[in-house]
Amino acid sequence: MNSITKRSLLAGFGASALAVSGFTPSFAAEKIHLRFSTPATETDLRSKGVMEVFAPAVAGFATYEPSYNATLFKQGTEIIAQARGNLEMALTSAQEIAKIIPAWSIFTAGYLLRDAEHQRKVFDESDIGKEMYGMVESKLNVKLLCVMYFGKRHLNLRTDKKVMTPADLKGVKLRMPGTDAWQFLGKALGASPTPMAFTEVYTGLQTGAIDGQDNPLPTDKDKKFYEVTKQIILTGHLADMNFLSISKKAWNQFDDAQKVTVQNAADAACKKISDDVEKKEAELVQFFKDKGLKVYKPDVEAFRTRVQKMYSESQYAKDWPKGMLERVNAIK
Ligand code: KDO
Repeated sequence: MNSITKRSLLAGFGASALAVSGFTPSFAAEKIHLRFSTPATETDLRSKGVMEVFAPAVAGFATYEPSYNATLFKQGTEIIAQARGNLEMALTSAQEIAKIIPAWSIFTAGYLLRDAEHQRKVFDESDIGKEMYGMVESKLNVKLLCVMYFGKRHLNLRTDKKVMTPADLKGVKLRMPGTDAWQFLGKALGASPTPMAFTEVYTGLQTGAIDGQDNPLPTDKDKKFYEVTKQIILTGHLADMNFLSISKKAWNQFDDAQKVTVQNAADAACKKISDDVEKKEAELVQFFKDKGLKVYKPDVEAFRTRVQKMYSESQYAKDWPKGMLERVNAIK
């Protein structure tokens, strides 16, 4: 029941009669229910940030029910569920959006966004955010509330052969998430990409079904990938990000004041998550070394040159909004 209906019902009941009787109609306590689905664990910094910052800030009028480890929706299917009004909230990626809106593939390109600050400036402080978010809202009925940095992606292999350039990845079975945009990134890095769901990666590494995977350092720690791998190669090929997203069906149930509260709560959560991730990243190289892994920088320029060339010559680039690449690069 929306608030207008509630208000008119209350008016019809007679406010003074309610005050005298002390009777509180049950619908007065009815809150908007927000289910949140992610493949990430409960201890992931993104899951924690949303739970600890977003949920309490909206608790006056909304209930928050998170599901982790892709138990509610399979990885990558959340956005369609939101578009259909079957799920309220999720962590959405550019790669998932690009499957439906090809213009979004620009933000799946390796070595484009430099870091958390560049992401924030692109999405929060330029018109690019409005334009890109607007496409998602009008085509999918999903609102992207804010962008969160979740770390630079690096290579993490179970083999111990030294990798300095893309040529050294020839024949390496690199697990990448199961969308075309991710697979292309694996190819651009010089590897043989293999699709696999996030929740299966640990076992894949343990059994040797894959030779390696790529994720940010906080994710490698959270998922304990260091237990089943021997090295981390600091390629930093993607400053990765997620968007905290909400279905328009849920969003439209909020009144204007609640919408402001929801937006502010999301912004605060995204900021905390991005800050926590940056802090964690700085500490983690030593953590993995202490666990016995080799952690080193390869020839990053060799990776950057190959990856950028492959993207600029790809089919994807044909769908990028005109002038967008230059606009993104111009943001310092
Ligand atoms: C992954 O599957 O490697 C990935 O890191 C891809 C991201 O876009 C995102 O879906 C993430 O998984 C999940 O949130 C789990 O961390």
